[in-house]
Formats: sequence, structure tokens, C-alpha cells
Amino acid sequence: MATAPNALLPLPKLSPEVTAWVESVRQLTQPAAVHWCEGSAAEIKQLTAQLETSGELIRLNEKEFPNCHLARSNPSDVARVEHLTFVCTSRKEDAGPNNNWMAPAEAHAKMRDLYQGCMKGRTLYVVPYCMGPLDSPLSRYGVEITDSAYVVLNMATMTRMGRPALDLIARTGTFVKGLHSIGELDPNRRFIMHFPEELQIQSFGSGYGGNALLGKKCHALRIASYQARTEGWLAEHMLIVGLQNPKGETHYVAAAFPSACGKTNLAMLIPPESMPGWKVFTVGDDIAWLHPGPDGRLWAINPESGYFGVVPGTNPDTNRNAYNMIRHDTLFTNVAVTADNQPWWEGLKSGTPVTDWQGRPYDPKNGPAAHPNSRFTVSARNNPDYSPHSEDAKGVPISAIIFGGRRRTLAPLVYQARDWEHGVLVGASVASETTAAATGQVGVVRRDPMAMQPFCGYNFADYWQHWLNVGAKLSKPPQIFHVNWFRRDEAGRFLWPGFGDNLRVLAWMLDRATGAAHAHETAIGSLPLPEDLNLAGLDISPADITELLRVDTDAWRHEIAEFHKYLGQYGARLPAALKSQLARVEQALG
Ligand code: GTP
Ligand code: SPV
Ligand code: MN
Repeated sequence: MATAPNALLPLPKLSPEVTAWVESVRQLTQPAAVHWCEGSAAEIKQLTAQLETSGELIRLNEKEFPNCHLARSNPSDVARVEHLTFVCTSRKEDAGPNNNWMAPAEAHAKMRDLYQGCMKGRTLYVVPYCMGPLDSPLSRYGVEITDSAYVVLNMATMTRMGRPALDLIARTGTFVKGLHSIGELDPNRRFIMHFPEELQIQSFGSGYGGNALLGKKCHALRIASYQARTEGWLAEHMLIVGLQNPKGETHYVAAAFPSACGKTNLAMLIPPESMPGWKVFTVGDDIAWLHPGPDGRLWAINPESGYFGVVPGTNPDTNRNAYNMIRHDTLFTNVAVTADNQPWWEGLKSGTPVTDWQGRPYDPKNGPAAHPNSRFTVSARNNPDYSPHSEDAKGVPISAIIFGGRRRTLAPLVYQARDWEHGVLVGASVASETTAAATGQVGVVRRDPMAMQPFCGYNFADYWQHWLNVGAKLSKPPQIFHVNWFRRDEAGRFLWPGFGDNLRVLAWMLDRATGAAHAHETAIGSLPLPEDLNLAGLDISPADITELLRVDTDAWRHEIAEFHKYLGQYGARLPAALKSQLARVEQALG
């Protein structure tokens, strides 16, 4: 029987629900073979060799980039597709104005048609995975069925993939079913469907990133956020980072920024030389699962085990650790290559691209050499500052939550919310310039509450209420802040150096959390004065820092009016506390 697992997996360890589902998918999709992934090094090696032979993976310069590969995706398939992503709840209003909705029966029928015989001549891979440490009660399981070996390789790095996950599923019974086929990579036959009530994901027609690595955005955010609401926790688009001050005390911070707005870089921050004694440890770079703990604090785990990070901009100056991390054992997608077969991307200070991301001779007339959303897939263990507490079953305690966006104007470098309720308003009011992480126009400001606009698996109004409910359970809630590393002057120059120097802002936040730092109150929240920030050794003009910390009341009045209008679409579902927090800010702005 084609679904019989390889000899390495003894049958008693298999969940009957998994085998029955795999068999039903096999009958529907009609693959030539079925491969149950065990997650061993030998298996990864074999799949890598297979993709090298087929030409889907190109081995890069072995001396400079040992064990690194390049994959080129279909040029029409280079980013998440939000307009083709649906949340299929029984009631439309449960998905909310923030999601595309389709009735579950209609979506199932549409997908069934697409899946019919779609794996003929291909191998069906069964990818069991665990999101979170294997021994954590906070972790969740899933099985992705895919016909892409490239997806298998990515999932093997990004999740705890293979046999231990299958064993855990057999023991606990509950798992998310994710069915993925690359189909014909036809943008007109491409859908990313979520059925949160059924713990199911169905994806067709894309092999890229969040569309295809179903453990990531589809499971760990859209499905998990829905589950988290009923179970009393939060699934968020947040990095988690540990900051050790010169006294040796470590505080953990979680930060939500929209896609391609600096999470990986903040999670891997390198302290500036003028801040000796600080150490930074990465727990996660993209997703956090946050649980109220018995001690009244909020505890976080990173459900992932690797980074699917933005390549352009990574260099030894912006982040030496990130640069070194991707110099070995890394899978690159859609970067350019040099004459001696090294990967190349915009922002690198050395090397010359000869072949662009599409495999054509590089010609600047065709745009950038590397795709702006080119990515690296790398194990978190490659990160020299990977926190050993990333593996803690109970997670790490969170002292501060940071929201942020990419705004050329308006949003100051940092401000602090009064309390949790005001913090929920601050998170809900995030707006940011769109980036290449999703298809569509880049650089236009759009509302992106909690950096979850593309990822919340249910109605935002219910989500904000859930945030308020979680806060009410915390006797020691994290302080909430908003940052903007991306302010520019009229010539387009960044006013703030960013990257490692962001620690100066984080240090102020930690002092605020312990009551040790000064701030002054404004209508939108509390801000530091220039002298409240540690700017020692930083080459920044007084005019720039003044501008970065300025609250332009007129512009904010306009911003808040726009936000008020936006909230209108959530109607009667909007939490009363959010409305009163908004009214308070409006009143303060006058
Ligand atoms: P996703 O993986 O899409 O969720 O992105 P991310 O939020 O992890 O963003 P990432 O850290 O990869 O940064 C995206 C881009 O912003 C890269 O090109 C970075 O070089 C750039 N960037 C990150 N931090 C800063 C900063 O502090 N200042 C400036 N100017 N650019 C930054
Ligand atoms: C993002 O877009 O926020 C990402 C990349 O982290 S993807 O996995 O494609 O969602
Ligand atoms: Mn992301």
C-alpha cells in the first residue's frame, strides 16, 4: 500500500487519524510515491542531492559559503499573496473585515477540484512537525502534506520536523492538517485557505515562503491565533529577545513589526561599542506564542526553530552575526550570484553580481540583482547569540512589548503607553509602509494592527477584546511601547542609525519598566527627552534627535481621525475599552 510508512517508522507509533488522512489525500492527489519524513540528517542530505540533480538547487561556492544552496522560485511566485489568502469560518463576521472570507463548503469544493490528481508523477511528502520545544505543553503539532521537496527542506529547518513530532501526535491526538501542492505555480490557480474551526490549511499554486511553509504564518499565526483565543493565550507576529544589562540582569522583550520591518535584525542586535557590558540573546525572530503564567507575568515561546529572513541589507556593518550566520549551511532563495558562484544581494559592500535572481545575466535595467524579498533559511543554532532559554518548556518572561512600523514621517522614535489598555490601542493603531514581503505596491502606508493584518485568523474586533482579556489576567503585565526606526528627512536620509543603536532605545524602555528612567507625557504617550537616552558615542545631530522625539499635534490629529474612521468598519463588535482609550487620546490632542 502506497501509504505504508518506511520501515524506520514502526506502525504502532502512528496516529490512525494521520494515516487515514494521508490515505485520503493520496487517493485525491494520486502521487507516484509517498515519503514519510523522519527528519534525519541522512534524509536531508538525500533530498538536497535529489534537488541538486534536478537543478532546483544550485550548490554555491563551497569555500566561501560551505554547504549553502540557491533556489530560484518561479518569477510569479516571490512573496505572500494576501489577496489570495482566505479565512473560511462558518460565519463571515467571525473572519471580520480584516480577512478575505469564503464559505467553508465553497472553499473545500474549489480546493478539491484543484487537488484532484495534482500530484501525478510526483512524490507526496508527509511532513510531521512540532511548533515549539518538543517537551513543552505550550507547543502544538501539525502535519504538512506537500509535493515540494524544497518545502520539506525549509520545514526541516524552520520546525522540529520528523519522527519525534509524529510520536507526539500519536500520543496526544491533536494536530493541524496542512495540505500543500505547488500545482502549476499558476497565479490564477493559487489559493491559501484556512479553516480554523477544522484546524485545517489548504494551499495550492505557490511554493514560496508563508504561502507554502504551512507551519509558519498559516499554522503558527492564523490557525494558532484562533485557537489561542479560545484557550486564553496570544499567537503574535513578534520577535523575542533577551537583553542582559551590565549588571548581569536579563529582561526579555517581544516586538511586533510588520513584514520586512526589522524583527530579525532587532532579535539579533549587536550592542554598539559605546554600550559595553550589554549582551543580547535571540529567542525568536518572527513569531511568539504568549501565555499568562501562574505568577501573573506573560511567558513566551518561539514556535519556530529557524529563520526565514530577508537577505537584502544584511552585511557585516548592519549585523555581523546575521551575516556570519548565513555564510554556511544556508538555503538562499532568489538572490543573485557572482562570477565565482557566491550569493550576492543589494546592501553587500563587496562582490559583483553576474547573474540575477531569475538566472539571467545581470542588467541593472531589469531592477535589483537579488529580489527585494529574497530570503535565507537557516537553523537558529547557526546564530552565535541563540538563547539557550529558547528551549525552555515554560518559555521566557516578557518585561516589555513593542509595536512598530515603517513610517517616514509622524511616528516618533519611541513612545510608551500608559498601561495595558492604552497599549492595546497603540498596537491597534500601527500603520506601516508596505514592503516586498507581500505582492502588491511597496511603500504605501496601510493600517497593520499589531503587525497582524495579514495573519490574524479571526475578526480584529474580537482579537482586540481578547488582548484586553489577556491583560486583565496579568498582575505583572509587560510595559507597552511603540517605535519607529524608519523616520527620514526630505532627502530620504534615515534620521536614526538603527540596527545596533536601537539598543539605546531598548535600554530606556527597560529602565522605564523598572521605574528608573524619566519621560514626559504627551497626548499619544510618554516620550524620553534627548537627555533621557544614552546617546554616548553616537554621531547624531541635536536637530535630528529633536525631530525624532517630536510629537506633531496637527499631524497626529489627522492620523487619529483616520484611525477612528478605520475602526468604524468593526461596528458594534469594537471593544468599549478601545473606544474609550481612543476618546482619551482624541481629547488630549484637542
Ligand atoms: P519578516 O521576515 O518579513 O517578518 O521581516 P523582519 O521584520 O524580520 O525584518 P528584517 O529584520 O529582516 O529587516 C527588513 C529590512 O529592514 C532589511 O533590509 C533590514 O536591513 C532593514 N532594517 C532592519 N532594521 C533596521 C533599522 O533599525 N534601521 C533601518 N534603516 N533598516 C533596518
Ligand atoms: C513575513 O512576510 O512576515 C515573513 C516571510 O516572515 S513569510 O514566511 O513569507 O511570511
Ligand atoms: Mn514575518
